[in-house]
Amino acid sequence: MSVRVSAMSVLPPVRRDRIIAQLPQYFKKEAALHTKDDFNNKVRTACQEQRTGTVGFKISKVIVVGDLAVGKTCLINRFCKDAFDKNYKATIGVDFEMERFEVLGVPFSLQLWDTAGQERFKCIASTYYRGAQVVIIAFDVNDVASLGHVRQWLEDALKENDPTAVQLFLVGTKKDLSSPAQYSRIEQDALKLAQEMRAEYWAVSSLTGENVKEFFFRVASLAFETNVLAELEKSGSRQIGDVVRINSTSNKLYATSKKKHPNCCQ
Ligand SMILES: Nc1nc2c(ncn2[C@@H]2O[C@H](COP(=O)(O)OP(=O)(O)OP(=O)(O)O)[C@@H](O)[C@H]2O)c(=O)[nH]1
Ligand SMILES: [Mg+2]
Repeated sequence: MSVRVSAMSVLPPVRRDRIIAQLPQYFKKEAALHTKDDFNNKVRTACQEQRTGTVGFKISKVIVVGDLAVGKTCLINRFCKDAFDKNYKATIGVDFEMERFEVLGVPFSLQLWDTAGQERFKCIASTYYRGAQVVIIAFDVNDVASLGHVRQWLEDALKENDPTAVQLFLVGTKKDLSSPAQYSRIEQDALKLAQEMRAEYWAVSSLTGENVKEFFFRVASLAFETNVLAELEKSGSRQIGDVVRINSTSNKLYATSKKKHPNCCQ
C-alpha cells in the first residue's frame, strides 16, 4: 500500500461553508471592481481542466486598514470566528488570520492582516503593508471623519505596494447603528470616493453579521480570479518561449540572445 503525502493532504479539508461555486455579486453596481454575473470563462475552464498552476498553493495577502475603532478587528472576527465583542480592545501593531476557501474546486487561501488604527502603532503596522494583493479600507458609516481619512490610508497602503496590482475595497462598518436616512447620506459620499479610488464599495455590520460573509466571499473570488488569469497569462507566454526553443537551431538561439543583449560579455 502506498501512502501519498502532499502539501494539501496534511491540511484539514476546507470548511463546507467556505466553498464558492458561483461568483458572489457586488454590493453596489456603481462602485464595483467588475459587474459581470459570473467568473471569467477562461478561469472556469482552467479550473475544470485543472490548469490553475500554483494558484491552489497560493496564499493571498489582504490588509485591513482604517481609523482606530472603526471595527476592523470585529469585521475579521465576525467572518473568521463568527464572534462579536462589544468591548473595544485596540489592536497593537498587527494580527492575522488565515482563511481557506475552495473556489471552483481549487483550494485558495487568504491571509487577513488586521492592522492597528491608533496613531502610535501605525509605524509598526505599516511595515506589514508590503506584498498585499488586496487592500481593504474600513470607515465607520456613523463617523464622517473616518471617511475623510480614507485617502490618507490609501496613500500609506499604496506606498508599500504596486498600485496597479492591488485590488481595493472600501468598507463602511457598523451599519446597524445608523438610521436609513443617515446611512444614505454617507453612502453617497462613500460611493463617490470609491469610484474615484477605483475601489469596490460595501457596507456591513459585524454586530448583526449583515453582508460580512458576502463581502469576504467577494474578496476571495475576485482575488482568485485575478490570480488564475495571471497564471494563465504566465503559462501562455511560457508556451510561446518553448516553441521558439524547440524549433530553433542552437545558432539561431545564440544569435537571438546576442541581439537581445548586445553589450553582454561573450
Ligand atoms: N454596533 C456595532 N459596534 C461595532 C461594530 N463593529 C465594531 N463595533 C465596536 O466598535 C469598537 C471598535 O471595534 P474594533 O473592531 O476593535 O475596532 P478596530 O478598527 O479594530 O480598532 P483598532 O484596533 O484600534 O484600530 C468595539 O467596541 C466594537 O464592539 C458593528 O458592526 N456594530
Ligand atoms: Mg483592531
